[in-house]
Amino acid sequence: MPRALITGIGGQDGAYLAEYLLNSGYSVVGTYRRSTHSLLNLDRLDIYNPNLTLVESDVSDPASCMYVITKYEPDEVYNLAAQSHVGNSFKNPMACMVTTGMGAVNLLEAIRKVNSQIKFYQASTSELFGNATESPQTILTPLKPRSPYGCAKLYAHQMTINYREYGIHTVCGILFNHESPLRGSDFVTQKVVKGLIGVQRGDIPKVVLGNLDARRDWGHARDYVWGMVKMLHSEPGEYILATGETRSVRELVETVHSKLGITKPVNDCVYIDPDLYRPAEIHELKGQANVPGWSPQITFEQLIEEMINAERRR
Ligand code: NAP
Ligand code: F7E
Repeated sequence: MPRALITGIGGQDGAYLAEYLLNSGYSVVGTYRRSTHSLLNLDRLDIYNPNLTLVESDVSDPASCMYVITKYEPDEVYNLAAQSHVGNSFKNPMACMVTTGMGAVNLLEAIRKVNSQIKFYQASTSELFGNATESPQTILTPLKPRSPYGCAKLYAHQMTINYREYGIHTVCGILFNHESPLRGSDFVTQKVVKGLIGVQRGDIPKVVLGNLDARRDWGHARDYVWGMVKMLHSEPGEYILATGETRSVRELVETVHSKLGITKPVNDCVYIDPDLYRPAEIHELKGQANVPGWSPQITFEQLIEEMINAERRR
């Protein structure tokens, strides 16, 4: 039975990836942090089974990475652990670097020393592209991140490529935004869904948002996790997962507003707080996927409906 290690298993992607790998006959070791112990997403998917082991570990600690790689000696490592909120990274740039940037190197060093046959997947991001001059962004588009998060991810991305020099099979998955009912509540899709449901119920007067003009390429996380596995089983390299469709935050708000059937005009449901604008924004991201045999199966409309239904049930 192949064994996979997932760092950050309690996050959105960690939970879906664990579910996918367990259903594919893997044994899965997942790491979580004692300080947060946030495993709610695993409860939501109800994936506990004898082939799942949870272990406390922090990717920012080299000794901790060495411990999990030595003890479990997995066949594949999926490094999903990160401080993944772009806006937050402007306020805590070094904390972001230590986890999101250096965490990957702590794992790669452990792999190099313990067993260089272990395959390594790095969660790279469309944030690497910054405000690209070409659209859609492809694997050849220059990398010009414009946030502390993007810069930390660039460090991890380049180091992952460099560790191929040691003969390690490494893959960087440049993933565009992907969402789901498991998405953290401070990312814009979940914030809009929760917020407009709150407005409809009369719990809050308005949803407080930042820049409505930014455009993103939003897919479903469940589609993106099987893409990660496909990539790691392909040649070492850099790969993109994206839908190739782009929408503004304003269009997102209008879609959720319309699906909820709110009668109050959309402009009366939203309050713009300039403090939520980022010091540097990426205006538009739109990707061109390049993973053979992969294409998104879930549409944007289906994604939003699933998020609304899950939030209403909660
Ligand atoms: P997420 O929900 O924020 O999950 C990140 C996970 O990392 C959480 O479980 C978090 O645990 C854990 N973590 C944070 N700091 C850690 C540390 N020092 N040591 C160990 N674990 C730590 O993110 P996601 O949406 O699932 O994304 C997964 C990965 O893909 C991330 O690396 C993200 O940057 C990247 N990515 C995401 C997207 C997207 O649209 N979702 C797109 C491109 C790339 P705590 O609960 O303890 O904080
Ligand atoms: O913002 C705008 C905001 O925080 C999307 C992460 O998973 O995807 C994600 O990063 C857009 C931005 O995602 C609010 O300014 C407006 O333009 O949902 P987000 P993100 O920054 O694109 C990439 C690919 C990752 O790798 C990251 O880990 O929405 N926006 N008003 C807002 N954003 C937030 N969070 N909150 C607002 O109130």
